[in-house]
Formats: sequence, C-alpha cells, structure tokens
Amino acid sequence: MLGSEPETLRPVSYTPASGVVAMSDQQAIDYDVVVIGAGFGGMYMLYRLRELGFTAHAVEVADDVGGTWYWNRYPGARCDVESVEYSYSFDAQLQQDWVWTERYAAQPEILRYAQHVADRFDLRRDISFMSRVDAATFDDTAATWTVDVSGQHAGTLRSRFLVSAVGCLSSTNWPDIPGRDTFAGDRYHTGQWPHHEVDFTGKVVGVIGTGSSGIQSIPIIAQQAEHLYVFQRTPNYTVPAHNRPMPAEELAELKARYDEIRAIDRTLSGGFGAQYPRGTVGAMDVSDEERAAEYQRRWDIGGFTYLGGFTDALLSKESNFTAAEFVRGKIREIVTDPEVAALLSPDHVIACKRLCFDTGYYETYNRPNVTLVDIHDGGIEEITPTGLRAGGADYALDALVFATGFDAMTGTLLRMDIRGPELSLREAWSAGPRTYLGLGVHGIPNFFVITGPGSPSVLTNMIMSIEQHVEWIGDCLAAMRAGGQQRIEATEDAQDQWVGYVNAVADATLFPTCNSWYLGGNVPGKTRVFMPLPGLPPYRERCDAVAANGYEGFVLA
Ligand code: N01
Repeated sequence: MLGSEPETLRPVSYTPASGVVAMSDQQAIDYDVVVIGAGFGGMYMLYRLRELGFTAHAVEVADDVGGTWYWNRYPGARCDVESVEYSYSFDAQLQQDWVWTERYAAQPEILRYAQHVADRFDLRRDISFMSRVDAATFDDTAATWTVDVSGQHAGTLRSRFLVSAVGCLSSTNWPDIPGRDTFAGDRYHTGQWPHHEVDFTGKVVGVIGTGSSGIQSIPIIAQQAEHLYVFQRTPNYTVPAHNRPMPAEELAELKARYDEIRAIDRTLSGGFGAQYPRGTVGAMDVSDEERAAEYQRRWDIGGFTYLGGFTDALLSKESNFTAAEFVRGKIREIVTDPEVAALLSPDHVIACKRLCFDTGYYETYNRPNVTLVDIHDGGIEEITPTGLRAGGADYALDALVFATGFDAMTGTLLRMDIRGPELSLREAWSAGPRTYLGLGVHGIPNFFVITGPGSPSVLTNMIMSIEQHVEWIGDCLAAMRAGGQQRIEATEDAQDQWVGYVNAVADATLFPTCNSWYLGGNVPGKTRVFMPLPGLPPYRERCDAVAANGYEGFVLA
C-alpha cells in the first residue's frame, strides 16, 4: 500500500482554498461530491474539485490509484498513444517535469506516473482504497446522494453530487464457456493480471482472444512458453507500434512544443499523433502508387497515424478497403505459412473494431512453438481440467490466458445500483445507454459520468477526454454554486435528441459495421447500441455552447 489512507470516510483535513466556500450545508452531507474510482478520471476530478473549493472524496476498489493501468499488468501491456500525449495537460510543470522513457510508455511507467500525480497533489488523503460503491440513492427532497460503500472503508457517505469515474474498460469479460471454472492449471485474465511476475517458461499456454491485449501479450508469452496455442475467433488488424526509447533531446523538443501539441490534439487529432500531420484528401483521390506510398510511409511511422493519411478511412468502404488490403498484404509478406497468413487476415472494415498496434505480432506466427487455432466456426466447445476442446480436438494446457476484453462502457456502471427519485440507472438503460452529452442521465439528478457512453471517450485519447469532462463538470458545479442551485438533471427531450444525434453520426461512419465492443457485440445478450460518439472537435464545441447557454438541456434548481 502506498501513501496514507484515510482511516474513516469523514473528511478530516481538507480546507477549501481561501476565498471560496463549499457549496452545501456541511451539516447534512459529508462531501459536496463523491467520486467513484481513482484512475486518471477520478484523480483529476478530485484535484479539480479541491481547486474549486469543493469537498470531495473518492472510493476506489484497488489498493492504489491508476485505474486501467493498475489492473492491466499483462506481459507487453503498454499504451498505444504516444507518451507525451497520453498524459495530463492540466499542470504545465507536471508536464515538463515528468520524464517519459519510451515513445509508448509501458504499464509500470504509466502506473508510476499515476502514483507520482497522486503524491504530487496529495490526492490519497481523499481516497478510500479497497472499497467499492455498491449502491447510491438520490433523495430528491434533500437533493442528496446516499452512497453505500463496502470493503475496507465500508459505510455510508452522503453527498450533493455523484461523479462516476469508473472508466470505460473496467469490467472484465470472462466468457461463459462450458467448464470454464474446471480448469486445474493457472488461469489469468489480461485485465486482472496478478501483481507478481508470471513466468510461462517451460509451459504449454493457451491464449483466448486476439484484441489489443492478446496482440500485445502473445509475442512475449511466445518467447517464454514451451508451446503457445492462440485461439482466434476473429482476426484483427494490427500495425507496428515502432516503440523505441525516447531520446532526451527528442523529449525536450516535444516538451518545448507542448502547447502546440495539445492544441492540435484538442482540435484536430483526437489526441493521437499530433506531430504527424493528417491527410487532406480521400484515399481514392490519389493514384494507386501515391496511396500505397502513403500507407507505407505511415506503416513505417507506426501507431494510430496509419489511418491518418486520408480523410475518409472510416467513411468510405472503398477507401477503407485499400487501407485494409495494405495490411493484408503485409501479413502475407511477414507470415511464412500462407494458410496461417490467410487465417490472420481480417475481412471486416479496418478500425470498426479498435485498431491494434504491436511489436512483432505477425512475426510470432513464424515461430515453431506457436500454433494458431481457428475457432471462428464453433468457438471453444469446452474447457476441461487439463485444457480445452475446440473443433473436436483436445489441447492440453498448463496455463490459460483470457484476453477476452471487457463489458465496455456500461458494465461497471450497471453493476452498481444507482437510483434516481423514480428510476434506476439499470431501468433507464434497459434498452442500452442513454445520456445527454455522455455526461448526464435524465431521471438521475446530480449525477455525472466522466467519458460516459454518448461522448467521444474511447475513440479519443482517454486522458484528453477525461480532462475535458472533468473541467466541464467542475465549471458546472461552480456555476451552480454561484447561482445558488443545488440540483441539475438532463431533460428527456435533450437526451432523446442527443441519442438520436450520436446514432446518426455513428451511422454515417463505418464503425457500426462489425461486431465490436463499441457496440456491445462482444458480450452475449448485451443490447447492441453504438456507445461512443465519433468526432471530438464538434463535441467539445457543443459542450462549451451548452455551458455558455446556461447549461441548456439541463434543468437547474
Ligand atoms: O479486448 P477485445 P482487449 N471465445 O474485446 C475474443 C483497450 N486496450 O482486452 O473479436 C473466443 O478487443 C474476441 O473475439 P471477437 C483498447 O481500447 C488498449 O484486447 O469478439 N474468443 C477478441 O478477439 C481495446 O480495444 C491497450 O470475435 C472470444 C478478444 O477476445 C480494449 O482495451 C491495450 C470470446 C477480446 O478483444 C479491449 O481490448 C489493451 C469467446 N467466448 C487494451 N469472447 C493499449 O493502449 C471474446 N473473445 C495498447
């Protein structure tokens, strides 16, 4: 355990900044705001609320900060957004002081960064670790949340506002495969990896899943294992990350241009690769040779920039096909066995499932100790005490890794019993998530969601979107305090219009064309709704306009 945890849930040490007053009657409530989660969203929310003079407290299941970077410790876990961009921008000195050692930081470095931020801004004193919010109920008469917490700091908290900072990818998906729990060997999930080192040396290992987590971990597990079986239901597109150490001079040069980089991220790039200018024409507007040269140039740079060469990669099937075909050509070049290359070649729209970035992924299938098992037809028939059965064949395994992803965007929110005056969140979202701006939910007053469904969230650099939401929420609460208001709720009409807008934007793209977790398609029985909103710059403008117009679409009282 790092830092000092508060022994009780009561605020003991926080004094509002001089000249500002807490907004609420402190006799009736414990805090102005309870924040759920202490990942990047929860930490910045706490910081921001303190700066604004509110009392706030966060409740976190883990024993430390870091959120997704606390849990996802699997071999090869690293960010696929450039380190200088995947970092907070709110504090210029923090931005200058922190030293990123690689182009894409690995999980331990990002976790150290989160811990540094917690120490630097003394955040831990306002976080109850190893504690879980099970339920929260809004009392409309008192305009107060009662928050039920279990775990190390079990108890009840009362607050005026409730902010969810639970993250978009925090409920692991353990598919319900027959016999799943009978396996007698070592069993892991990439999203809940143990804190000790796992060594697969001399072991026969099975990995289920070939999304980002599988694609990052498979090359490393293959280097250790005696034999690795990869059970692939759907092949995925992956582009080389070209990770490398970050030279001090390059980092200094990037830091000197931070204002410019952040401005491009917020207005143009979505927080991905601001230093690699985007194309301005469609893929079919250039000759075949020019197009191939552009894909090659971006393949050589690596990462998200691969799809930045043309304006219509996710708008035109014809253009998208050229980007996909280029990757399929690379797979045929890299993978020596043509049958394996064919199995690894996706045929869906590139990036309708989240694009992946790798270090030696396709090359791994040239290793003699790696076998790709195609399960797209029958899936895995059964997990047994000694391994698993697929396609009528038995695979004996010492260890089994589930790289099967998450119940994304809604899973963690709906696990809690969040209740408005007449409606629970589960009822409000029974036919899929419905929000206004991804921030508020009609029927659940005084409740904000950081990077919720209906906001750009997972289609952007998450830290950048977190900052935007945290700042919007903080400004909103400050405006309410100034106006003497204590209750805010999205109107049904504004929410309906917003949901219609999100669907219309998504339907104008190629995103909804395949069975992705963006759509809830990876969790059997989950309602299929495209959850994130494509298009960051217009979204930011819309949020600013809503605030400038007195929080239109919300009722404040
Ligand atoms: O999860 P996924 P992930 N039987 O859902 C398969 C972020 N992230 O943890 O495609 C067999 O993408 C499933 O198959 P299919 C990033 O946003 C970021 O890899 O559904 N297979 C798929 O292959 C990412 O998108 C970083 O047919 C089953 C895989 O499991 C998100 O997290 C790193 C199955 C799941 O892939 C999630 O990535 C890691 C079953 N029953 C993650 N159920 C970086 O920043 C599922 N699958 C680098």
